[in-house]
Formats: sequence, C-alpha cells, structure tokens
Amino acid sequence: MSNKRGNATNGAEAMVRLLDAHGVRHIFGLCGDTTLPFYDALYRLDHGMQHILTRDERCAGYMADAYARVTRRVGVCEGPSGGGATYILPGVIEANDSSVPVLSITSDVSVSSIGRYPLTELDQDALFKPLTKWNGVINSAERLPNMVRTAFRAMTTGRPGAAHLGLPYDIQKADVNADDLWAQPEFGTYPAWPTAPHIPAIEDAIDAILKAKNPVMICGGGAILAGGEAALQAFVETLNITVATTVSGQGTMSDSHPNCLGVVGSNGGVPATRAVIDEADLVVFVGCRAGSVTTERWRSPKTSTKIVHIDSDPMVISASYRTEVGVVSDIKLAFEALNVALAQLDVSKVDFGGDKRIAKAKGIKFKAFEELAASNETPIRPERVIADLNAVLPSDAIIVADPGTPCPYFSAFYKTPHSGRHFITNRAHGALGFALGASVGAQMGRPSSKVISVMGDGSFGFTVGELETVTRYNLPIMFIVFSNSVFGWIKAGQKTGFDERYYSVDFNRTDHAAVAQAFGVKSWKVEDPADLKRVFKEAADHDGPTLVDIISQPLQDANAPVSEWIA
Ligand SMILES: Cc1ncc(C[n+]2csc(CCOP(=O)(O)OP(=O)(O)O)c2C)c(N)n1
Ligand SMILES: [Mg+2]
Repeated sequence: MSNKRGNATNGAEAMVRLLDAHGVRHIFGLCGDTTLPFYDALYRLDHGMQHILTRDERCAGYMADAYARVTRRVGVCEGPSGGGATYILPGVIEANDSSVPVLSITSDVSVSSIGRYPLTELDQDALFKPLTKWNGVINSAERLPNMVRTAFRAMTTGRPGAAHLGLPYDIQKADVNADDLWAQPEFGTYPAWPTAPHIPAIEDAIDAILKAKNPVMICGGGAILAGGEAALQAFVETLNITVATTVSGQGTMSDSHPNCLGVVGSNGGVPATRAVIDEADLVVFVGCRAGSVTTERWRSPKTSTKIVHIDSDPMVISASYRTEVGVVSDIKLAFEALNVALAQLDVSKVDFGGDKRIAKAKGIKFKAFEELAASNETPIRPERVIADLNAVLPSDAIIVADPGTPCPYFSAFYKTPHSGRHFITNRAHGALGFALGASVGAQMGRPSSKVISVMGDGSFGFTVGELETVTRYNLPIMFIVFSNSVFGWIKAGQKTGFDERYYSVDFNRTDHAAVAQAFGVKSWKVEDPADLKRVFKEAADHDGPTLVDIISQPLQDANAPVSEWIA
C-alpha cells in the first residue's frame, strides 16, 4: 500500500482481501483485459487462494458449482466483461436454480466510459438479474466491501443460491477504505444462520404422519444441502417409513439402507417405484420443489394425496399441491425438531412397513436391470456399464453425470453405499456439457475421492477443450463417454411422441479416445462388454486423468428408466 493513499487499498486488492476473508480457497476463471488489475492483485498479495485457469467460462461456472456442492463452501468463478460474462451464464443459472452458492465475478468496462461504446460494454446488472439470488455491478469503490458481504450473505442464508458482482476496470484501480475489509465469518459456508421450524407446525406434521397408513417421504436436494442426513435417518428408522428421492436428492440415504427406495419420477424412476408413491396416502416432500420431473408432471403423487411439505423456502410449499401441513425450516433443524417431538410420544408400536414395501419394489426393479446388465450384446447396453462400474469403483467415488444416457441410468441403478454427496448432476436446467467441468470442481474440492465424469457424446462435444485444464492439474478424474453418435434423448422423444420422424438428431462418431489421447489423457475405446470391467479397473487405478470411450446402445433403442422424454 502506498503511503500517499493512507489507509487505502485499491478495488482489486480489496476484492482479493474480501474473498480471502470469506474463506475462499479456490477461484475458477479465465483472464481478460478488464480483469488485469484483479489478476495483478492476486499475483502481488499474500493470500490463501489458488486460481484455477479454465479454458471456457461456462466450465468455470460448473467447476464452482460442483466445488460448492462437495465442500459446503461458496464456489467462486470469474471471467471478463462482454463475452466472458455471457459465457459464464449457464453455470450461474444452474447453481442458482439448484440452490448452490456460487459467486460469479465478471470484470466490466470502466464506469467512466459507460455510454461511449467501449469494447465489451454490456448491461451486466440486467443480464444477471433473473439468474441470481442477488446481483450488482460495483459502480462506486466506496460500496465495494458492503456489496461483497451482501453477495455472500445472500448466497449462504435461507435457500442458498448464486450471486453476481460486476467489477468495473476503474473501480479496481480506485481507493477503498482498508478498514472496511471485514467479513462475517459464517458466510463462507452454507447454510449460514439456518432457520428453525415453528414448533406447532412440527407437531402438526407429526400428527398428520402418524394418522397416515402408508406415508412416503420424497426428498429433494435440500436434505443434503442442509447436512440433514443423520437427523432424517433417525426419524425414518423410528417409524420405518419409506424414503424416495429426486435426482438431486440422491445421497439423502445410503442406497443400501432398507428404507431407501431410490429415485422416483420421470428421469430414473421405474413402474415398480412409481407404484410405491401411488399407493401412499400421505407424501412428505422434504427440501423438494415437487417439480415436473419428480412428480411425472404432477401425476405421481396424485393431486388428491395428503401432503406435508418441509422446505427452507416458503415459496415452494403448496406451489403445485394443496398442502395439509407446511413447515418452513432448514431440513436438518426440522428433523432434529421432529425427533425431539417424536421422543415425547410413545411410538414404539408404530411401524409403517417401509422396509418390506421397498424390498419388494427394488426386487422387481433390479431383477429386470440385472438381466440386461448381464447382456453381452453390442453396442454395449448402458445397464452393463453401470453394473461393471459399480463393481469396480471405490465406495467413496463421486459420480458427476451429464443429461442424456448418464442421468437416468445412474440415478436409477448406481448404488452408493454411503449417504452424503456422491452424485452430482445439473438437474435444474440440464444443459449439455456440465459433467466435464463440474468434475474438475468436485476433484479440486474433494481430492481424496475418485471422481468419475460420465458424459454423453453430445455433451463431450460441448466442453472437450477443458481436458487441457484436467491434464495441466493432472487431476485423476475418470471420464466415461457413452458414444452413440446421436442426441439420443431427443431422438427418443421423436420415437415416442412424433411417430419416429427422426429429424436433425444424428451425428458422426468421434474417436473420443483419440481426442483425449491428444490432450494427454490415458484412454481406451471399448466395444466388447467383456472388456469393460478390466478397463474400468485399470482406469480407476491410474494416477492421472483417464477416459473410457464406450460404443454404446443408442438411448432411443435402450430400455431407459425414463417415462417422459419431454419433461
Ligand atoms: C445446452 C443444451 N442444448 C440442448 C439440450 C436438449 N437436449 C437434452 S438431452 C439432448 C441429447 C443428449 O445427447 P448426448 O449428450 O449425445 O446423450 P445421449 O442422449 O445420446 O445419451 C439434448 C440435445 C440440452 N439439454 N442442453
Ligand atoms: Mg449421444
């Protein structure tokens, strides 16, 4: 700090100091001219943060998202004004609508040049407004510290979400009062300052559940976001209640727990699991929006089913179902309160028989799966890939899945032996090209776990350039590509909904293994199912990035656990 400026620091330095003070340890991003003072401050100052240079701002956003999901910290991504800001949007909206705290910082043209056609001028305030929980372009240096703190407060309190800060070039060079560079320490992780439930609502919820004959819980991503798995499991075991999850709710309970039915809904549900929902006389939605995919377009559960809904965001409760009891609360605190209330009652004779119902439904589901998984057909069936991978991967592996073949197949059939965050996908918007970038964030956030990124060949084409980042950091991620030369999910929609009028969905086969090899990734192409297990094992044991290119059955011909192609 120069003496002339007294107790002042410049805006770029202030941003670095404030991120550091909020506990940020990794920043994912890509350089640009309007960002130069910020990079220079990162270079010069002494701080505890590592910058990960990405090759595309989209992937920087996805990295920050998956990083936040596995670490419970705020994920930070950054990019430059103009094109950088527009390229970062997919990551911001996915995080926001998946309730993941991601801060996106984009540099901006100087405030003093606005309106005079500077290169990359853009109304960033307007651009990010519908995509974030909170956003603002910092158009005065004096306001910088408070705006950074506000962004962190918005991201981590209540329902978590994304925030955006625009950082103009001249603000990065302007003086900021160094005394104002403080952070509220709670806002580096989430959920910050979680809200406890209103106790009469908890009592009403218990009352409704105990009056039911066959209650079922459907858990969205909220339980894991809140770290509520253990409290929820205690409640479930006391009553032997059935627990289903959404795609995002995977990991709420271990897949081997007798009360865990697994994923329901149009993407990963099967008729046997849907029947369990349809037979329920009461459904408890937990940290779940009860959207079109989970409820198969609001058909399962039926709208006449009695509903209890627990969520930290009051806006989702009763959005689609008339609700008997609504509980607004952090999920962990809600189940802790439910457990306290249950302990005051004599429920020793209550047994909803969830384990038996689940054993029956899962028996039917996995019998059909295992028959197909044993198939030696070519092109290789997705069922075979899931089964062989499940047999080989360590129990703490993290699966990061793209839309297309990966999401429904892994959601339905991959079994994770532990509760917690072991499955990541972009269920809010399902944009292709998520898994490659997201796996980098997951691996950076949890270096002790094996991360598996499962992609469609359509998704691979979106983000292949990011393999360079993977090799630069020598991340031991295992990539799997379902190579079927088609935008299969859409072709399946044309097959089932448009009388097989296939139009503009097929593309040429890429040699993904050769492409990966060129980036320096050890890779295999597998056409014979008999080779899968051996190759998976070799890849899992390799101390660096690997890619397995699997010539696989096109999704439109497969027996996919999907009931609606148009969600
Ligand atoms: C960015 C983006 N564009 C378009 C879509 C619509 N879409 C959903 S699934 C899908 C096809 C996926 O193809 P691929 O990745 O090859 O997986 P497959 O279905 O063949 O397994 C498309 C185009 C999307 N989800 N995201
Ligand atoms: Mg494909």
